[in-house]
Amino acid sequence: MKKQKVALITGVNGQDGSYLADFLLSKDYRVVGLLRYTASNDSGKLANIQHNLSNPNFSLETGDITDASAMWRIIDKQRPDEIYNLAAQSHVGESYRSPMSTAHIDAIGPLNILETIRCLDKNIRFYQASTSEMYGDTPGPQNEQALFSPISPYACAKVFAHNLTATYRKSYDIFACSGILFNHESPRRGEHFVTRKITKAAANILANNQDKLELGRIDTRRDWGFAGDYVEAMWLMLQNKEPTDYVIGTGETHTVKEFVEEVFSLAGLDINTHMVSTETLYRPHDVAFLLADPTKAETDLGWKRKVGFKQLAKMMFENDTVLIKGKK
Ligand code: NAP
Ligand code: G4F
Repeated sequence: MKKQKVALITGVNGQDGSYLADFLLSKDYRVVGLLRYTASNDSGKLANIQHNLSNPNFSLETGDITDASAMWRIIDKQRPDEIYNLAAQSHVGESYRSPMSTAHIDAIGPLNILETIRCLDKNIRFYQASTSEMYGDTPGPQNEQALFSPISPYACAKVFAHNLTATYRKSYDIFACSGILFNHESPRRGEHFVTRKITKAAANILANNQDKLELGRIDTRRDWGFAGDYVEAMWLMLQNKEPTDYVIGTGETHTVKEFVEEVFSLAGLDINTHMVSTETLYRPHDVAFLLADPTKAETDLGWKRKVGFKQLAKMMFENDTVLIKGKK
């Protein structure tokens, strides 16, 4: 009988971690999720993984990726075949306000995991959640050869982790890959990211809970895909013959304003009446243009996004409409 594979997912209760857990459980993995300990009530924190808590193939470990000893203890105990490092302080705007904790979590966290793999078991395969934010001011379309030109503390920490992952691959022969993922969203997206802020506001305006949506810059462009599609690409990278890095995105770019227009047209709302762009929400520096060239992933991995821009906006808006109606 084939041995059941074990995967450790850090950041399991986040957007991507929860979709990846669903995906790996559907592939008969035993999934161990890493959860940060907090003294406050867990109910909101567990929302994205609630449906898996009674699954015998799903379990949780408590730990923080900045704690090297905790990472060693958990990896030694669980001996996973694959580790997906999705844990991060992932909000770019917040990284300007909390640069040190962002650096600690997003750069030193992966180092703790890679060092544990190097010392304990070099057969463990490792996935690092790299990001299109690392391209910063580099003009698009961006592929694996495009220059990293980070312009936020978040991106600087992610470039460190990206380079470190390649270093451990080349120096120690560890199967370590980075996925350079462009923005991906879903109904499970955190409420402080712009797409979810927009879909939630549209639903709230319709329900008379809110009058205006306040945004920062609305002329920046992002390549937005669906998180459910992107977690499959993470898994495919770790099933490959050779470890390497891949760009994952849709190959389509839209402004923030276009996302608002799409959602407001679904809601029947007027953008001039219900949206305002205010400089107080601008970042010190913002990535202006992201557009993925995912040719390498499409060719090598056979991966392609399934959900498009309009379908994504509709899925998120409809989900928030149901949630907000349920709260009334
Ligand atoms: P997310 O929803 O913000 O999830 C991040 C997760 O990391 C949360 O579960 C969080 O737990 C956990 N975490 C934070 N600090 C931790 C620590 N010190 N120790 C252990 N866990 C910690 O992010 P996401 O959208 O799913 O993204 C997943 C990963 O992909 C992140 O690394 C992100 O930077 C990267 N990425 C995301 C995108 C995107 O568009 N979504 C694109 C490219 C790359 P708490 O609940 O305790 O905070
Ligand atoms: O939704 P955002 O916060 O996403 P951002 O900064 O692109 O970062 C996301 O994608 C990265 C991949 O490229 C990930 F690595 C990262 O972890 C995260 O998931 O902002 C998108 C755009 C920005 O230009 C921002 O300035 O929307 C603009 N924006 C305008 N008003 C806003 C707002 N962003 C947020 N979060 N909130 C606003 O009110």
